[in-house]
Amino acid sequence: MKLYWCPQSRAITALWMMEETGMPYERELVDIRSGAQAKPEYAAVNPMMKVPALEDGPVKVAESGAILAYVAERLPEAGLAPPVGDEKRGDYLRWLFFGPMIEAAITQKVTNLEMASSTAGWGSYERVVDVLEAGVIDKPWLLGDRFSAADVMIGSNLNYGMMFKLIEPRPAFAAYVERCAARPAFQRSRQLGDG
Ligand SMILES: N[C@@H](CCC(=O)N[C@@H](CS)C(=O)NCC(=O)O)C(=O)O
Repeated sequence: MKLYWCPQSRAITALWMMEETGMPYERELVDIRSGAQAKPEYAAVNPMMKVPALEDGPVKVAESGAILAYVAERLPEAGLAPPVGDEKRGDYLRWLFFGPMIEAAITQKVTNLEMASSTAGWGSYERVVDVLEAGVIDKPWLLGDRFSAADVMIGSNLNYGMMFKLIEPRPAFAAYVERCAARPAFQRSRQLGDG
């Protein structure tokens, strides 16, 4: 598999995921600061012209949540997803696709956007943050004792959100991000991705 990425970008989430698998993969730099994402070769991989994206033979996958879902299923031996039929599968998928809810909630907060919670797909910033807190409090990982790709998604978003002071550092968030940051794969991804 080949991961298209760029340092200091949202590609860090997919990079952490690849490192969690423990399997070999290729990295190809798309320098978004010099406009490489707009080249036709790359637009053919991700029509949104953004990193990250993944290529696996003829398969092209873009959007962080989709990349994590694909990799977890492509490499089941890595144990990063409860299998179909597992009682944790529903929670796993819900959290795996919760990243854009966090992003929408943060955008609402920083722009002071007034919107009825019944109309906003994410409800409200407060609701998103409360639901996140309930998800990570009193247990090591979102699914309990078992780390999964969903933690890569939520851990990455909370880490970024608190680092840039976009999400308040509630004690449960700080403790959860600390657990994420203690993982060797997280640390390897930061060494690669912060450079
Ligand atoms: N929804 C996308 C967001 C990806 C994204 O926003 N990438 C930014 C870097 S953080 C990018 O490639 N920006 C370059 C551009 O838009 O020209 C995902 O989660 O994968």
